[in-house]
Amino acid sequence: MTDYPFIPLESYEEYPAGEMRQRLNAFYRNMDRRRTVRDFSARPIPGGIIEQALRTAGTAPSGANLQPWHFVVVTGPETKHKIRVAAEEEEREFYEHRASEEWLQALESLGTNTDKPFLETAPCLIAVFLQKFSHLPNGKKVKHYYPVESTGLATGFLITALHQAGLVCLTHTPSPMSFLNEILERPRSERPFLLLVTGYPAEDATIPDIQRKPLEDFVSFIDR
Ligand code: IYR
Repeated sequence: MTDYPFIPLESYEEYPAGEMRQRLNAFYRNMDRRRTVRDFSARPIPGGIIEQALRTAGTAPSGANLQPWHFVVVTGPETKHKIRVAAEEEEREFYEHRASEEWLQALESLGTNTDKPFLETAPCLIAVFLQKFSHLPNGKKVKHYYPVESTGLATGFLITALHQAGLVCLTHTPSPMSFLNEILERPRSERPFLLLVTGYPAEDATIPDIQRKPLEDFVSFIDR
């Protein structure tokens, strides 16, 4: 195990209650505007943006600080095409055989189907992989703890960062996704977690008019 020195928490910033509310309200309003988008423009993303959003993802907390994630940024047409072909094949299986009636009904209002043109239209696909274990430089295998939770947190940070930059994304989960290991040449020890389709929305992009649960429906308070 690595022994870290402990250093003072110099990065912490406290805000007076009024400023706390103001900052948080502004942040909430900004996050509340975020919507998952399926219609993408082909406009390229300015340089350095994806890298900085990924740096933000890399600040997420993780089990034993093992940072059990890997991100593959795909911008090339050839690889995007391969991903689209493989994903649509899986989706056909899903929509025509694997999905239960109940599942298909749950998806109906989203208007999703087997066609995934955005996998080629969008300028950038970020494949998120979860590492079940890693290897030290001396070859010793290191087990990762809570890789699912950790990678989920990093992905949440990434989605937030992309939104902050004024980009939109779609969390796409063709299932199973093992074709991503082959196409993107990632080892078997990594499990594809999801595919984040990223870019600018198409000019005529539409979104389903869905609602978010009010606070009372998803939070309980215990004050004793
Ligand atoms: N992976 C399929 C189906 C799908 C599943 C869920 I859960 C969604 O929220 C949306 C779609 C697809 O991408 O079409």
